[in-house]
Amino acid sequence: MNKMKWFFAASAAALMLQLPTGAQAFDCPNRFEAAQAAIDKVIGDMKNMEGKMTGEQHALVHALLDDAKQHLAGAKHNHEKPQGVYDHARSVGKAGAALSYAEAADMLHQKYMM
Ligand SMILES: [Cu+2]
Repeated sequence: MNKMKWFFAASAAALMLQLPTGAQAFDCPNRFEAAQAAIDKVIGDMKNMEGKMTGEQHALVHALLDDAKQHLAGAKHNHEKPQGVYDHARSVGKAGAALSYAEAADMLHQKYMM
């Protein structure tokens, strides 16, 4: 009986400790960093390739980068002004979309460079 009481007390304490830090389950800033690094990589690569792509190809790579930046901005907004943990989850989702768009921009750029 005492063991049970101790178990419930410990569980309640653990739960209370977790409540205010619920957002820590989401590593939003790490994901922003990864997405930003992927965006910066493509921007850097593009600078060294001026004149090797047509204007249209250049615009299309930038269109994907713009999508990446838009998703990243949305991710940061959800993380910085959360209504609850749901918004941190949305932030993680949007940061992942930003990273994927940046990777797509990188692939398209590499393809145009072949
Ligand atoms: Cu967050």
